[in-house]
Amino acid sequence: MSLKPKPVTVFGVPTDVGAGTRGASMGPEALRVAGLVEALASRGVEVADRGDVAGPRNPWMPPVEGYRHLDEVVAWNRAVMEMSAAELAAGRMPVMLGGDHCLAMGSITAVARHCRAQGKRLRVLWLDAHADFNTSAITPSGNVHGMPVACLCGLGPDALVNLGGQGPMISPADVRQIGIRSVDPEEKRLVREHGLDIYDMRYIDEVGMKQVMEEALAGIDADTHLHVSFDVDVLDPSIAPGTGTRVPGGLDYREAQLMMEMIADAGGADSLDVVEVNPALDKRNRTARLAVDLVESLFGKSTLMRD
Ligand code: EXY
Ligand code: MN
Ligand code: MN
Ligand code: MN
Repeated sequence: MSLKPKPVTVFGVPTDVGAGTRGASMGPEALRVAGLVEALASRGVEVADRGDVAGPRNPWMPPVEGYRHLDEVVAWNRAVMEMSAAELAAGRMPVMLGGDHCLAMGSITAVARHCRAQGKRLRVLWLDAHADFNTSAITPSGNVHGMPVACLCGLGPDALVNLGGQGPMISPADVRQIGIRSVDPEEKRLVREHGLDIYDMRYIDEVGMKQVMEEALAGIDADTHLHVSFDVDVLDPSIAPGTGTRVPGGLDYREAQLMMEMIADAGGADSLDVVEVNPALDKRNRTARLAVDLVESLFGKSTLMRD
């Protein structure tokens, strides 16, 4: 399949209201400083940086009824949804720079609505150390960045489940999760109950990234919208220390490159989130620079070796 020449819109979402550690709010600027926009432009992609969307400050309060900062999470996700929807309607590929991973509710809600309107199928690749499938009843933290997949599948508060009209926005069958290695006990039960397709680190160790990606990308065709939600904590903390919820035993550099290269080979993504870059925990912007390197591969940097 050839690479999609779609023009790209980059926008930042400078908040950490969904996280339990402060600092992901600085992620958009760190990714820009690492050269994300220039890297895409140098690949021949038509790219516009629309700047940052606005939203409420982080009140840094304890959870209320199982949710921390729910009103603020809703407000930020509404802004993300509106920006993503406008860019999709204009025929552009939205690239959302987080911010914490709760923001994928806004981007994927917009994508799911777009797919419905266009009669397209949806495939979501969720690249993460975590399943992000908690609910208010079982969350160990109340942090909403541990809940976006569940909310998108209809398990969550009305304000998030129905953010873009009547939810659920997606079905677990639309999702493939890659790199998972930290799932809370009750979350594990819920993930099994809903039949989520998880390629965990154990499976990646056993069969290798090539087979994992062949399976995760199987069935994608010209009528499928591919959304990639890239949580940088999918990477091993030894190469990506700048993130708030580090879990040992993640993807190494070559595994991550191959994952991105195979997405490019399959036609590339139609929308993308890059989330959980936390410059306050990083060393010399290393994690943002690695994220940019991997995004370039997702846009086909390495495929020219195969021409
Ligand atoms: N499962 C844990 C929780 O719900 O608190 C940790 C979630 C971390 C979510 C990160 C960003 O992907
Ligand atoms: Mn996540
Ligand atoms: Mn994560
Ligand atoms: Mn490995």
